[in-house]
Amino acid sequence: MILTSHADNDSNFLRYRKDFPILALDIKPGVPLVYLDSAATSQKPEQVLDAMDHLYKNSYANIHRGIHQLAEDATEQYESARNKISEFINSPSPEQIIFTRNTTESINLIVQSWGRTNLKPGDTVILTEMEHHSNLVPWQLLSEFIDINLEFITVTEEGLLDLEEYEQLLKLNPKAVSFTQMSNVLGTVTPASEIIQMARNAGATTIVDGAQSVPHFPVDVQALDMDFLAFSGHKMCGPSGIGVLYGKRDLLEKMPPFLGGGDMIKQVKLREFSANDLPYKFEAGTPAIAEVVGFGAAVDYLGSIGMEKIFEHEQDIVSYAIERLTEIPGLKIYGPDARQKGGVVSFTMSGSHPHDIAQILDNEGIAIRAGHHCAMPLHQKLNIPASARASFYLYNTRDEIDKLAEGLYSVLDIFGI
Ligand code: C6P
Repeated sequence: MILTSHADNDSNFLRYRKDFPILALDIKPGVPLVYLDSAATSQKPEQVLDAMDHLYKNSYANIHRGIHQLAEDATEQYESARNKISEFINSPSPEQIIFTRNTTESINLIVQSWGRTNLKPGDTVILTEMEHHSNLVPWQLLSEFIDINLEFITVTEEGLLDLEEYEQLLKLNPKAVSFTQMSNVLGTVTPASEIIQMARNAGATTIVDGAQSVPHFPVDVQALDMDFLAFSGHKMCGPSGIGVLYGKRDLLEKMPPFLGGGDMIKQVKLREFSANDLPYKFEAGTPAIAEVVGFGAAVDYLGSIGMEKIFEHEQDIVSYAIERLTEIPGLKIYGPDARQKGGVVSFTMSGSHPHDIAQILDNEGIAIRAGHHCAMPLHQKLNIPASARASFYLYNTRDEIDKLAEGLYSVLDIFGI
């Protein structure tokens, strides 16, 4: 998929900045915060903070358990958030939205529940070289119990997936193809529709890591026809500690529970239990009630702006960032050009370590991330121990990119490059 970039001007989006109280902060006296670390976690608008605050102040109780008014109010808000999130990704029904802690837990749920029951020794699972550890380690853990064969689609020099190689790998009759819809390091937006269709033709189950895609552009689970999708609330203006697993109903219905305890049962005897219906079968114990409500407010907020508009804005910011950073001597950007990229720019600078870059920028109030970004195999492939990463969201401006560029020039000065 080639993504078209529409120039957007900052002023349209500037008005949203006021919704995020933290963005008005001076991080040190006289040094305003420039937050360029949204791929790690996004900031939260007043609307989300208010929704959680309102629940705690007016209708907080445990859900599904009580018959008193507060419990009914809290349950109603919790389930209403599920409906909103269901609509946000165009799920056929809210019962297919399972609340987890985050993307990581959603993928572990799939691997432990679907994987353990559907895979046998010798079965192949296809992953890619650009996966986050969350979509690598769960499969590696499973392979310690069931001797599955993991294959990886190569990342090309341009930072794209090698689809010709993928076509060859599909001849191994894989049982599953699990891949990220957007790389948290390269920013690459992978051709999800094509990957899923090819997997489907080969009879494989598809799992999409939507941690970096669902927050930034429209993701329609029915149009894409994936079997599973995992994403996190905290990267999309929602609170931390809440994530989603979407799955096709027939698959979810056949899967055994992942965790056992309260709420996930219909009946319990001393030596056996029967599992609850979807989605509760996978929601053991008291959930993150206020976080779910906050997540519902977050998708309301994003929906009110429009995911297409958010993506257009980020494309403008990322194009501008690439333009400004390319000017800087010795700076190397990883990943494809802006048309095939979301709002992430990872880079190295010759003569300075990414941690030093992040430290120097921090002195100027600019927050970026440095390290392997939980994608060590990808960094090994790129032959670098670490990278510096600036990542953007709806609240970032071209002016902030100018500050980043200025900060990077001061890195050159400090290191005498
Ligand atoms: N990436 C980053 O700084 P959790 O932590 O479960 O909410 O999300 C895990 C995850 C899974 N897949 C991708 C593609 C991701 O980017 C992330 C989280 C953060 O890049 C934290 S390491």
